[in-house]
Amino acid sequence: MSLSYAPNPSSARALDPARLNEYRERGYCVVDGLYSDDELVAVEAFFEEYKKCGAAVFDGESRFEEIDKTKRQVRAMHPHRHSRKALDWALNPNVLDVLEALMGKPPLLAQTMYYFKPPGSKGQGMHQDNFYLLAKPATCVAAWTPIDDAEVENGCLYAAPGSHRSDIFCPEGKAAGWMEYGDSHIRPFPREFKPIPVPVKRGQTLFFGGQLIHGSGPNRHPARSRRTFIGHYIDAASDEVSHYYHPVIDREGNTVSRVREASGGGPCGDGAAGGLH
Ligand SMILES: O=C(O)CCC(=O)C(=O)O
Repeated sequence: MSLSYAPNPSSARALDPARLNEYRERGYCVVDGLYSDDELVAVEAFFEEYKKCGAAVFDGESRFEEIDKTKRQVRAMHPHRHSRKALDWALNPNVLDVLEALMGKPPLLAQTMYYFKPPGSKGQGMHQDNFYLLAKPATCVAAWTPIDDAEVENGCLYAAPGSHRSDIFCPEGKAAGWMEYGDSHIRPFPREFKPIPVPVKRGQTLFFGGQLIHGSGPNRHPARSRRTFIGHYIDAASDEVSHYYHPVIDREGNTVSRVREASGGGPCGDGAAGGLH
């Protein structure tokens, strides 16, 4: 079925053309000031409380209520399914307008996460998000909003510029799991790509496409966490998305029933992909 969407004038104004060019060239761009200072304070306070109260905080598929900072990189998974506030932050109209400018179609929310990433925690191996989300026909896009300035020392993201033009790299042998930190989830790693650090300050949001090869470094800072609120989105013309990200949600907060659950493992075959990442 072919779907058409009326142009959204606020999305056309939302993104400086220079940022859009960067996104097209490198596969990612950083945009300032989408969340207000008050919102960032509220996000930070909410997730400190969320963690303390034992709300669902996950590492891989396991649920943890304690942070073991030396072994685990604890994150909240899908907080928008537990909290209206987290849903509203993920549906921040400024963020959605930028996503619409990048995707060319209205965005639908598929996933939220909050990384606590305290000092001593490990990084996340190199991967492509759409290996997991299986959005089709277009790929997904992430909006990655740090609560602490994210720098090399406290474990910022690393991204391989230009890798967003690639197909999904299928791991040789058994698919590497999310828990295999520090190593690449993509094996063998395509040596033509060189991941570089992407520092992002509090008050900025990093956007990157679902084919971009990225991961993050360990947090080696003695005292500073690297907390981040993250949303993953697919475009409104998507036919399907993996089970773990289904159902998807539109700008108004409604479930969108026309997007199906993906069946099978996507480009890498059954059993290879489509998990939580
Ligand atoms: O924040 C991180 O350390 C990793 C996040 C990530 O890989 C993602 O959001 O796709």
